[in-house]
Amino acid sequence: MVTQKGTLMTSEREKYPRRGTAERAILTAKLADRAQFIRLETVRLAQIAGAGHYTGTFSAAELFASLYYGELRYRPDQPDWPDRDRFVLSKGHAAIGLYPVLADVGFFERELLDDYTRLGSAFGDHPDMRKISGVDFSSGSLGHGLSISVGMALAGRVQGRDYRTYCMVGDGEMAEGQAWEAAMAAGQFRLGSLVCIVDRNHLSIDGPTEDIMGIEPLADKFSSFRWSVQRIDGHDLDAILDAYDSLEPHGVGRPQVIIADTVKGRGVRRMEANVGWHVGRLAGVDYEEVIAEIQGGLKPAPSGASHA
Ligand SMILES: Cc1ncc(C[n+]2csc(CCOP(=O)(O)OP(=O)(O)O)c2C)c(N)n1
Repeated sequence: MVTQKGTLMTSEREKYPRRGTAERAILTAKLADRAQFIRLETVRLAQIAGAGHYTGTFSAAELFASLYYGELRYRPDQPDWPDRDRFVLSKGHAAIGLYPVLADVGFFERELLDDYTRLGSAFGDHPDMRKISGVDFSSGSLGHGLSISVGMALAGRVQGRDYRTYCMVGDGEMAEGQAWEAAMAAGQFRLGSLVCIVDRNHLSIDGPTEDIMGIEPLADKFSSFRWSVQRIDGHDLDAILDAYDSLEPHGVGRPQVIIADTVKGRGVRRMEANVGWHVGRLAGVDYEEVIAEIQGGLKPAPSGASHA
């Protein structure tokens, strides 16, 4: 194993340290620290822009951290490395949490984010693959990322490459675009190198997903489309790492989905499970309070916040 900026750069899957070991504790502590960094940076960048997608980014913080500081194979100094794992952020509105990670691991200078969303900046509310190193696909129009990922996985097969394609989708997003056509095609083509991660935070932009367009039973739906399914607590870093470890060897096999039950807004009490903060703006003392709250670390999730 070669490490570069703390990132696993393996050509073959290696198991994470086992639960309960000191090495595992060190890794999860690092990932928790990076998830906190993602939340803090999200609040900072939203302040520069004047508003931001807080809650759908906070629900994905542990997922982002575990992907970029543990799971994905990439080379920041060679963003187009053909054998890199692909990552498609289909729920593109969470880019505000992805940019700081890409900067932190070395794709670009962190100072570039100081002009987030300003005129001339490459960094908008949604990610642009033509402008931002490390972004594999432009997104923001929901419901398309999984189809794109199917194409990337197929391309890898045609080219004989062993990368995986990871696609993060929102649960509300699963009612949009070509999500289920992509799911069906992935099963048909036996795209074992495709990993879909559903940020199952139970809220869409304006209400609970099950009121707007119910997607349960989600695991059964994916299974019936011939996917291999895992369902985990998406804020539990041990559970996330175990899920990655449990991915079947890629090749010709079932595509794999990790349904991550999360809490929208996790980490900031006033935002947790609160649909009103999908896009929002913090001002003055509220901003200071939220920064302090995040710096204080994750508190237990309020009961009933996750509808899992
Ligand atoms: C095609 C399309 N329709 C609508 C929107 C507007 N929109 C932005 S975020 C969002 C909610 C998506 O819900 P979900 O996927 O659950 O995102 P999360 O809760 O994880 O932020 C919507 C409808 C969009 N970006 N693209």
